[in-house]
Amino acid sequence: MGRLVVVSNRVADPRKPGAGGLAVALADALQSSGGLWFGWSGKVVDEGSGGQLRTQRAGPVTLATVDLSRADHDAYYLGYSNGVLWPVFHYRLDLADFDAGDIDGYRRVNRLFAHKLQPLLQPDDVIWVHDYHLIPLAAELRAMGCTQRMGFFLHIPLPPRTILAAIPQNGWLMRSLMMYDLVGFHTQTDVDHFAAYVIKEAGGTQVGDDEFHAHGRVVRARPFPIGIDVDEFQALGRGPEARDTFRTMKEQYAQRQLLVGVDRLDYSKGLPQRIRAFQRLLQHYPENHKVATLIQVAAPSREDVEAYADLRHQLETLCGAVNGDHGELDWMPVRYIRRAVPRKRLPGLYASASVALVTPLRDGMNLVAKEYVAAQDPANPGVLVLSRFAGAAEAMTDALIVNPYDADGMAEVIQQALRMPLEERRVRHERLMAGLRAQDVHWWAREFLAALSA
Ligand code: ADQ
Repeated sequence: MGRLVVVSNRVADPRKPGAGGLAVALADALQSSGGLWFGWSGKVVDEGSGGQLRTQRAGPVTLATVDLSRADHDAYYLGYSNGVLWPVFHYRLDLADFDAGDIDGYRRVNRLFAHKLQPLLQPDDVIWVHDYHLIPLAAELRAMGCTQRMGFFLHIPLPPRTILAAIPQNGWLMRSLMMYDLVGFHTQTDVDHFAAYVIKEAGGTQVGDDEFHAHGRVVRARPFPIGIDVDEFQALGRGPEARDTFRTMKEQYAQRQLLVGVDRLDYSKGLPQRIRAFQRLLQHYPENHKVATLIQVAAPSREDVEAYADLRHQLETLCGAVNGDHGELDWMPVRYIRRAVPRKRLPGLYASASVALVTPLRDGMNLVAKEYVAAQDPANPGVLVLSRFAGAAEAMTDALIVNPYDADGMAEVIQQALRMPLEERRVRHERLMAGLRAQDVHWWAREFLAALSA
């Protein structure tokens, strides 16, 4: 394989701890090929000074970033990426704001990225582009004459064609996607949606197992379910911070059975539905009174997008109502914490909980589900309650699978999780761990890059 060039909205130094899953996954390939990682610097600058390229060495890897002007950032990032693509790709047409000005900014920034990246490219580079912010990047590079192999991975779901069709620029977006040589999704469901779009909307044909012909090009589309770095996460679990968190939780909640939810504060994660299901649990199964405690941690994100402020208020009201209706002087049913837990403490929090509630309304994959399983003690593991609408549910069939829209059904399953006998918990955990190990994040990167180079 030639040099690896990674392009994503944000760039991380793969040598730094806590650089994130993508950095961990790509570190080997970037370092061994003396690779390049290109993206937005995270800085928003005054009009006129945007677009400046900065490069920096991180060992054998080059990090190249550009700043964005306020107008570009607002239209590309807040407007089109997070105000149109994120909601629609999560099946939420009701939350999409199709402001015509934003598409111009989205195109402008993708073109800017292509113009800044092209002079840094070498003929035998292999280019791997990540996520919905950068769908048209290959088309822009191809228009400039770049013939390198280009792959794209979508980290969020791809909805059915009838939902995609609501985006005024859906034809252009999907044609842009077909300018890659390989398009990767988390699940077979996403690939099926892609295939149906190509065949029924774009007039294309399927020409092989995973090959499609449309707009005069052949593109391959396959599922590559992302995993976690199991060894790294378990090593974190043995560290002092995680052990300290585990001990503290066990002491504080010695009389209780803990349930945990860990999410970004995002409407795709099904947080209000989860709190309502927990409320039903307390109503239908009163034996959980003064026993079950749900710790819900939600890290604020994209607070300048309007739908997120509404969600925050809704969640605060709901948690207040559950605690007001069911709480006792010495028992608070829901502890809602609006911040991120330091990564080194996460495995300790997961390990202290008998049940994890991972119940998104839609999720590309959901890595919290995998982290929870990896953090469990195999001799006495907790139970994962997982939404059928998380990509993770396609492979994690030994979790208890729920429909997050069905509060009563979910309450029943949570009760089953709280009462599950040790032997069943062990068997389910062992099978889930085998899946986690077989398809970890290193496997994911190797599989995608092998397919792209083939
Ligand atoms: P996200 O929507 O961010 O990712 P997820 O896969 O759950 O969702 O990853 C979140 C990561 O952030 C996990 O490592 C988790 O531990 C951490 N995290 C979340 N909330 C936290 C909190 N409150 N405190 C501390 N840490 C927290 C997108 C897609 C997913 C897809 C990933 C990877 O939406 O579907 O799985 O990309 O492709």
